[in-house]
Amino acid sequence: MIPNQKSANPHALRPRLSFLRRYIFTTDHHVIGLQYLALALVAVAVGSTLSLLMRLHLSWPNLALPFHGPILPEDYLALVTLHGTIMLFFVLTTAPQSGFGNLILPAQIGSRTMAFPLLNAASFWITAAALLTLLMSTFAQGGAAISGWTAYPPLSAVASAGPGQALGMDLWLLSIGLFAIASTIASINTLVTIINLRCDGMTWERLPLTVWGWFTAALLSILAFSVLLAALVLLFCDRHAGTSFFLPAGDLVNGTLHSGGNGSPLLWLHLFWFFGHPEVYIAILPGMGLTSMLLANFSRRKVFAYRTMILTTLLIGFLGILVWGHHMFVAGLNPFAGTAFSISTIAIAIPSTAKVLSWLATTWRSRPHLTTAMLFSLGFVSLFITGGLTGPILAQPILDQYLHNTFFVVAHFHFIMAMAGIFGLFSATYYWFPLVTGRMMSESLGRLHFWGTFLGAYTTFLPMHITGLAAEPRHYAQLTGIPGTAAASLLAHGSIPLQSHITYSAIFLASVQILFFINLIHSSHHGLPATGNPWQATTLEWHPELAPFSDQFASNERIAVVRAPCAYSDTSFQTQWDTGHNPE
Ligand code: HEM
Ligand SMILES: [Cu+2]
Repeated sequence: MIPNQKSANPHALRPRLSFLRRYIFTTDHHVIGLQYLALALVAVAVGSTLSLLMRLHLSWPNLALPFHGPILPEDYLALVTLHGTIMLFFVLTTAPQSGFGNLILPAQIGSRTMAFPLLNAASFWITAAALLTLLMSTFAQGGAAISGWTAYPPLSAVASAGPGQALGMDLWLLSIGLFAIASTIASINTLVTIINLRCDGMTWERLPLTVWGWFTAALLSILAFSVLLAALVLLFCDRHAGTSFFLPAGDLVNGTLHSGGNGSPLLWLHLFWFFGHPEVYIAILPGMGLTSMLLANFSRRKVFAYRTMILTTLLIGFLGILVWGHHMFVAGLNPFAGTAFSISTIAIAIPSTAKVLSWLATTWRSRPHLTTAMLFSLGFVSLFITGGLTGPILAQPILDQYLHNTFFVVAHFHFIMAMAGIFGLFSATYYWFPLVTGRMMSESLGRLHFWGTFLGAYTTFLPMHITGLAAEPRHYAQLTGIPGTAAASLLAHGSIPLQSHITYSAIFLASVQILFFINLIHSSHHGLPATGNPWQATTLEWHPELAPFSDQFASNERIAVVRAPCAYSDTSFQTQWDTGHNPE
């Protein structure tokens, strides 16, 4: 055994630590990964409950909540805001990138640490403070923020604009500011780890596609979150320091005339969406990488066109920076800019289609092993295709004029981002659970959970395309009782039965998740014991020296990689490292 500077095992030298240092204020990236996942689990439970309240209100607007009373329009907007903010930031950014990133990424590149352990712990605690701030904002005097996760000015820039625009909005800004700082630090950590701590033989071409997903997401993250942070500071200044970055001269908000300088709300849209569009790729890129790896694993195949998949990951990331204007077609963009953003958006269909073709080709006629993890990966592909089909439609400025503020968009992004992202997370959980706990999750319960979730996702979000086409507006608290006989109101009114169906489906979808929680808790104590590498995977996180919490193997054995991942054949597999003997 040759001690290796790069992969020296910190566990080997670790003195006995107190409970607090080991599990709470720890710098161990595995524990930090689990802390992030626990935080995301709390967040997803809260975020889903809020979405159910929205659905209940949309179907039964007079329903009164215990301890609260009826849901007022400002309550509904607060629900939309909190739901979107929690889900995007604290679930879909936190869990794949920071949660599974910490838990699995170092091992997948053959490293025993993250590059900056202390910074790593700091980013977790800042993220936790951000979530706490957001949740506390619910109780803020004057109400929680109601400007949506996009916080458009001028209303968000004027503290006296109405309900939720005072302390609630300030706390929202503080929360997201903290989150942006934590994410920027975490991304620097991820990038330096991948660039500097790869073990011997781990060339860029041999990196698992999950690592390429984390890498590209981290690149985007640094760019996007630093711009968001700057924008948040400017908005804060408009609210409290008398500046006018986003406020036009002569703007009249809630009886107050803005007499300061001449700013532009459009500037916020540019800054926000320069962050916001890459943000949805940050949420989904790790899931895309994982999908490629799992489809290969359970089909016993190589990833089809591996190098091209590395390229498409980078290309999706790069194009993702150029398309933010597709969120602004109805905001008064120059028509030439609209055309440019439309073309760059449709261009993303090329690498995205290449990814889908690779996923299909990898599994084609392979008689895949349909484990729960595999089912969720296949589900990811299905949702990605369904959501992807409406992308090029919305990318037409002329069609977006009508669709932009309707539920059609809500349907689009819940398929391509929300549900696909969640399916990626379920896949990751079922797949890596044995690595962390030494036990398997129940497959029968898992399959039931998959089919329920798959069915629930489609029956909830597919009809939203139709209610959207029938003019159901988003960010509207109430549809019933629309006055008038104008064609639009008749159309929207006609979609009300479909809306009850959506609400029942959402309740079903949420209820099925109880199976997941039962499985998670039950299997961590009573699941079948897992063998060292139960899925016969080839990547390094299954190496006995690198698996999370593998202190018992605390040696300094040098780890080197000798081949690309996914060296599967019908009957056997070869890990990325050489053990000197053939497995099985
Ligand atoms: C139980 C499943 C879910 C249901 C039933 C649901 C339902 C809804 C509803 C009714 C809205 C408000 C639409 C409006 O009035 O404008 C909404 C908005 C939103 N949802 Fe979900 N959702 C679910 C899961 C998710 C997940 C997992 C994400 C993760 C990213 C997510 C992200 C968002 C975002 C970003 C918004 C927009 C918020 C805004 O406009 O500020 N949702 N959702
Ligand atoms: Cu976008």
